[in-house]
Amino acid sequence: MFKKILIANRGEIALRVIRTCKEMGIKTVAVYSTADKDSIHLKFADEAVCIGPAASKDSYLNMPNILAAAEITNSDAIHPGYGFLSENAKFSELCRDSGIKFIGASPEMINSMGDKANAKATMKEAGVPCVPGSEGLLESLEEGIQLANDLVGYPVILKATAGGGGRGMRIIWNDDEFRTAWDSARKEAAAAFGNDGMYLEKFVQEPRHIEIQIAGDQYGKVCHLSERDCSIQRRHQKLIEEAPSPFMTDDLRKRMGEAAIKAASAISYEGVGTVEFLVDKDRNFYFMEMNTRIQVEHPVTEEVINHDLILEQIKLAAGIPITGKNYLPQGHSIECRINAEDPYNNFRPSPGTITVLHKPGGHGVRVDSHIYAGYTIPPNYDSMIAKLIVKANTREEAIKKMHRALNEFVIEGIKTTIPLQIKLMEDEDFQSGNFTTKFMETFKF
Ligand code: MV4
Repeated sequence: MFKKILIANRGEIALRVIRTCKEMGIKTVAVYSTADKDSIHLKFADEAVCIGPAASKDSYLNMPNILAAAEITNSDAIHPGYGFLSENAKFSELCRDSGIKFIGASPEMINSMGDKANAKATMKEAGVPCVPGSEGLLESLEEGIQLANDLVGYPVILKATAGGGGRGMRIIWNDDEFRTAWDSARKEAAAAFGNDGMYLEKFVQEPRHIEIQIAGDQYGKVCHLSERDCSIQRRHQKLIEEAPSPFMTDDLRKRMGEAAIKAASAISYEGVGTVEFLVDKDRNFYFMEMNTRIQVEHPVTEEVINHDLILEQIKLAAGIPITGKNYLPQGHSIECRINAEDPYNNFRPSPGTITVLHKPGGHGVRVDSHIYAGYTIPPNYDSMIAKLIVKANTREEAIKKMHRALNEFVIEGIKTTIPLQIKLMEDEDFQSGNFTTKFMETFKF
């Protein structure tokens, strides 16, 4: 097992990883930017190293500085958390070259899943259901228009192969819209990713976003750990996640689980990962993308399968094998991402000092957060300041518990998404479980 792990991240996930390392008897090294000098992850770690100024590119994305920090502290592994360098093939490669274990995917796996058209081709080849569309990249606008008319049928969706998170993506209903979308989508993708490659798919209207958590060991064994429903999102930012999905059936779980295992096995996946699917109203499901990292919403899976996923991730990276059996959810878990944003002012970021703080508690309530009374949220990073997670026997009880816990959560000095999430728990359509990724577009709060 590793003796010392450097956590190349900040905020709640840095703390989350440190907690598991402590339980495993592994020493921890925190890294921080000057903007994070008062962050709690520094105090909970055994050592802390400053890796640069506030801007992410100079600190949490600064590969030489992070590797130097790992070397001077004699760390034998790096946990990248999510975001930042967690899906950076170059960083994974530099870790390998330096003899430091990257607790994440290999550069080859990151590259093969990071290019979305390529990932889709690999999955299609492996027999994973994919949305009908272009074979790989579109060569030209004319080819796209012809495909949309002759094979796929409008509406279609144009996606950036280097994309994700909706950037460089366009929904198109006719030839005219296609002609306008083509250049603007390519320009957007070129600016955002330095890659203007585009592929085309049939647009699945009002889908649900359901993802399967998977785990693979170094000996070729892969299992799934059931699903999460992430359909409640706004502008591709998830607000609420839950497990199991209210839309799931035993049969669908079996088929999606098998497809996810097929997807992971096709690339000999090692470590924990997530296979994202779109699910239409008739419960047809299609591969969307694969994430080669631990995700923000991993706690809802932890709650329903009763395992620490960070612990499993570290064990897999250290070469410990899995049994290969799949996990079925028990009970129901919901997570609210609490962001320092004003939902009543277009979700404008609201950094600043937390003057008063009371975190909720009680049976089945978990708060994963780095905030404390007196903490100043820097304006430089993601606005998520806490994850409130509940676990109960049924979805109905979990919603009531979440409603109670949200009302107990006091954060003064800044604006948060809590008032919106309280309204969501009170909403009949949310309670019915019958919602799609379009839900937040029309939700009045
Ligand atoms: C789609 C789709 C409908 N049909 N693909 C959004 C982010 C990117 N990863 C893929 N996305 C979508 N791809 C086809 N063929 C609808 C979306 C989509 C979406 C997906 C999941 C969660 C929220 C979403 C919001 C808008 C669009």
